Amino acid sequence: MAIKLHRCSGTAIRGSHPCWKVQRALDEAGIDYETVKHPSFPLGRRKEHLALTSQQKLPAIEFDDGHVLSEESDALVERIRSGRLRD
Ligand SMILES: N[C@@H](CCC(=O)N[C@@H](CS)C(=O)NCC(=O)O)C(=O)O
Repeated sequence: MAIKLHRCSGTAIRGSHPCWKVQRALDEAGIDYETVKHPSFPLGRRKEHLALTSQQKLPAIEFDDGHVLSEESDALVERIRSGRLRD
């Protein structure tokens, strides 16, 4: 399963940071992914992400068939941990 993690460029920020939480869950689950970083600020620079998901919030997960999950980060973490990422 080839996936892309769309996240903000604030990679040094961890803890409860939404993008970090999802990235850590993917790492812990041993899921391979490609990281696509989008500008943290200004949000107007997230044009590609806006075109993909119709929203500016990150993170999001894109599958190789073009399907995109752009749910709340806690919901994404739950999907990853319960093995329901593609459901
Ligand atoms: N409640 C959301 C918050 C997501 C969030 O704030 N993401 C940051 C990047 S880590 C962002 O896109 N901020 C820009 C904004 O709030 O519009 C979640 O947990 O997914």
